[in-house]
Amino acid sequence: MDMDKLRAAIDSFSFDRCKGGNQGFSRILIQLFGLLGHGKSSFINTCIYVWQDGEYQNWAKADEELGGHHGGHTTERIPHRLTSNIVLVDNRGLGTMNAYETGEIFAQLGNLLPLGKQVEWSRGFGLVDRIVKSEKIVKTSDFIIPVLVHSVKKTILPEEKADLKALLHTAKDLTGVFPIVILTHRTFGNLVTVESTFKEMGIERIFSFENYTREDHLETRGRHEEVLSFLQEVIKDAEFRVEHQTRDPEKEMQERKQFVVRYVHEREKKMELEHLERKKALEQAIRKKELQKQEEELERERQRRRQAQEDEERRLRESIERQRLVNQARYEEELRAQEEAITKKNKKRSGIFGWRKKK
Ligand SMILES: Nc1nc2c(ncn2[C@@H]2O[C@H](COP(=O)(O)OP(=O)(O)OP(=O)(O)O)[C@@H](O)[C@H]2O)c(=O)[nH]1
Ligand SMILES: [Mg+2]
Repeated sequence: MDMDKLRAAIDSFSFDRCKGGNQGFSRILIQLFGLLGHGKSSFINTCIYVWQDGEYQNWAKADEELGGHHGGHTTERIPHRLTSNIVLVDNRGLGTMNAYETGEIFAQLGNLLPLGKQVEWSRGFGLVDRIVKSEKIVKTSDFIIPVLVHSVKKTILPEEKADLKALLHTAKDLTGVFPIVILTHRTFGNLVTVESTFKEMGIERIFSFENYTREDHLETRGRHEEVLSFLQEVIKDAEFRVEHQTRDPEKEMQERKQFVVRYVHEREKKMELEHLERKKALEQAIRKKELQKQEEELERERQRRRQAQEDEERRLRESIERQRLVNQARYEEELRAQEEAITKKNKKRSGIFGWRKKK
């Protein structure tokens, strides 16, 4: 299809034209999500730039610091209306894949939180409270198409792959639509490797882009066509689902709500369990240390007693030895005295007998 025809098809899209009617849907919400600084806002700028075909502007407030600061530029959930029936939603980027941030992302993806509001990463059941408060504001007539934006500049590490896969699959369970993946920075990384990693995760629809940015927005036919093809794919997907499936937007919204509330509940249960396990481990460590201290104290006492016993034995041995020496000296003295007495006696006797002989 040439570009003008593509534009016309996108512009005239309406759920009212679906065979069997709109089933309660009025617009497509293209929900962008993904990690911080991967090009979500820039992709929205790219789509608007292509769609309006005028001056480039930073509509979605992409990070314009050279190379991006990666500090989380977008913190609000901002809708950007492309046509009367297609809206792009810029969501707050995930800093990590922890359960607080992913819980919030699911609430955003499920369209359970109002658009145009600051996104918080709330702990406890704060998220559930905000969902309940938003019930009257959020629109059930929005058909959600989840779109993960990922930069090929960042190689997906094996330990990140499982988290990313879980995120994509949960997004699918929540919205009923397998997320489309947009790969940005196409010429700045290993596109083939990142693409095949996403395919291994079960993703079928992958588009790759070099986003239009403030530094690089020289229009190219290729980029324009790719953006329009992406929009056409989104429309085809939404149309197919509304034409081939029996839908009930109110019920779907309730199911999404239950899904996220359950997710938060499970998360809190897990956190509580982890907290208890940490506490138990800490108590065990303290107890172990106390036991070790007691054992060391006992060992010191044992050593002290052993030493005292040894000292006592040594003292006894020395005293016995001293006594033995004294006894021996006394005995030798007595022996000497006896010998001397005998010698004296003998001398005396020999003196008497000598006199008798002379005579
Ligand atoms: N060369 C090039 N630069 C890009 C591309 N996409 C985004 N950038 C740049 O990358 C930086 C981050 O882009 P953003 O669009 O702000 O990313 P984000 O996902 O909205 O970021 P957060 O809102 O912080 O989550 C900016 O400096 C963009 O100019 C791309 O495809 N090619
Ligand atoms: Mg952003």
